[in-house]
Amino acid sequence: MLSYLYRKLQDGLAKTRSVFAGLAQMVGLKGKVDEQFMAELEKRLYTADVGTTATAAICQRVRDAFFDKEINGDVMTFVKLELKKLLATEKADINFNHGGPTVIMVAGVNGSGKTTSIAKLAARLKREGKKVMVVAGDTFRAAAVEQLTIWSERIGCDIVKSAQGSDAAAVVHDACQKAKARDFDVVIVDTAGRLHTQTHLMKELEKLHRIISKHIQAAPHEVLLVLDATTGQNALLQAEHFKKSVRCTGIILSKLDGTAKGGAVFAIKQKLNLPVKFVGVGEKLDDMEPFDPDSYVDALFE
Ligand SMILES: Nc1nc2c(ncn2[C@@H]2O[C@H](COP(=O)(O)OP(=O)(O)O)[C@@H](O)[C@H]2O)c(=O)[nH]1
Ligand SMILES: [Mg+2]
Repeated sequence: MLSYLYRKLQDGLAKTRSVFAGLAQMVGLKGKVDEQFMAELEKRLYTADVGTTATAAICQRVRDAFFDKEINGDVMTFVKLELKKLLATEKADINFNHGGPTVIMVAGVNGSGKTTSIAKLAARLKREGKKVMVVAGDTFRAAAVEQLTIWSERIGCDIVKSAQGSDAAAVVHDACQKAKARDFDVVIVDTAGRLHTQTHLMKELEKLHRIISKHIQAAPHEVLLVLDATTGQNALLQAEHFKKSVRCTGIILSKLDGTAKGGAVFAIKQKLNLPVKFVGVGEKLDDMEPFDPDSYVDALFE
């Protein structure tokens, strides 16, 4: 029985799956695992953005185990298992603070999907019975505060905000005070995302981080970086920049529904060594899933 959530993930990964489907067809063709098969396997993994290191590692293991042998279902099972192994240490759970508010800071470049992901996360946590506050820390763009306000009304959660152009540090300061005074369970902070090349932005993030940590014990408990899966390798470069300034604890990989690059989770794991905690598969509130390696890899193939 396929669950509703699994089906949604499957739908979201349709484009990436079409790349992997070619592999399954190759298995159907019979014949032996030869150079041609290996080249095709490599091409498919690469096209799905699994990344050079992971692709090379998987191909070598397939070669060792199956070269010159009959192509059959075992090859596919083997590839799937290898892919799952690459992600085996991933943990999607949020690191909750049980002695007070849990603060989740969300960073990423403009357009990556920060505000939408925050809304999805807030809705999910509220459904779980938590008292949730979102914080409009992106005070640079006029639309950003408004966008988060609309989401908060739709979700029915609190929002702390200020006028566009105001000091984000002051907004975050107020949010932390209010969270403590009114026993909020979770505080999710939106941040500005102008280009990562601007040291200004990184300074701003560092500052917000510092303010949060002053107010609440061991906070922020999560710093989630939102990466747009459709930007492929570029997303990895962005992540490396962010990692230099803020202590990131995980990735939200957004927009997987719009890309065949769903293999990017493997590259992220290999290059950044940060867990992918959530995957975004659409623009609606329930279009975000905690990342689970097993169902993710299964959804790539079925
Ligand atoms: N298809 C798709 N669109 C998304 C997803 N996440 C965000 N978006 C869209 O990407 C655009 C930018 O999102 P936004 O949250 O405003 O990005 P921000 O600038 O980082 O805050 C919006 O049009 C969102 O609806 C996703 O998982 N799938
Ligand atoms: Mg935004």
